[in-house]
Amino acid sequence: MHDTLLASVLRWGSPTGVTQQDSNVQRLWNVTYYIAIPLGAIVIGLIVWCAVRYRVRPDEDHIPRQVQYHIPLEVFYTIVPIALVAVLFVYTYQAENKEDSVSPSPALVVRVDAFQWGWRFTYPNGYEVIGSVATEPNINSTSLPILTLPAGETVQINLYSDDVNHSFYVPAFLFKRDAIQGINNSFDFNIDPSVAGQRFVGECTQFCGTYHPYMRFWLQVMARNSFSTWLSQHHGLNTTVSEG
Ligand SMILES: [Cu+2]
Repeated sequence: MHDTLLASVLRWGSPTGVTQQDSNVQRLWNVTYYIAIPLGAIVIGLIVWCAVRYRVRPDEDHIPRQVQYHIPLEVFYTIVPIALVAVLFVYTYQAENKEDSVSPSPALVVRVDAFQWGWRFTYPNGYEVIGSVATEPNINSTSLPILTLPAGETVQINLYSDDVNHSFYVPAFLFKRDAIQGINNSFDFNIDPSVAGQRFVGECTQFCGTYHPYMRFWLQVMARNSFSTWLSQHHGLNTTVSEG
């Protein structure tokens, strides 16, 4: 899921997400993109046209006609940008509402606590995964905590912080949410069954102190059935990983 710099430059539009929720963000991004392209072309085109059409010519000995105002033009360049911003505002508002809507009856609720410096994932049956770092962990080592989630059903995350502001970010899900002390931020994921078995990188994206850059985790997606077996096998257990 990690693009090289060249691949990111060459890719057209938003990266594809892997949850039902992120399709809203993806669509919003693409619509903004498609509006921006013709707009940029018009602006650059007008600049070039003015520079060429009204350049000073050697045989010219007079100043062009001077006007104090041009009402139709001024009305045009006031109304068009306002209309564009209004459309994008409404579209963004709708996309965010869809992205943020949470199910009243999720299939699974996982509590995620962010702390200096690590993560704690708590499942309804008491299973807890705690991962903390005090030095740079190897991204492939077992020192990173793993958030295991099922695909194909509604998973609700209740996000909290033990101390300062952190941010829960899974780039492949096109999703990020702040973890703030005293506030419960809830969100849903419906992960596409096609990515069952895949593992995604998660990280904290709010600068939260010395070991902030190492505050990473894995998000492991499991098929629905294997997930319930896996979860029952971990009933009441603890997995603690730490490095440094
Ligand atoms: Cu953090």
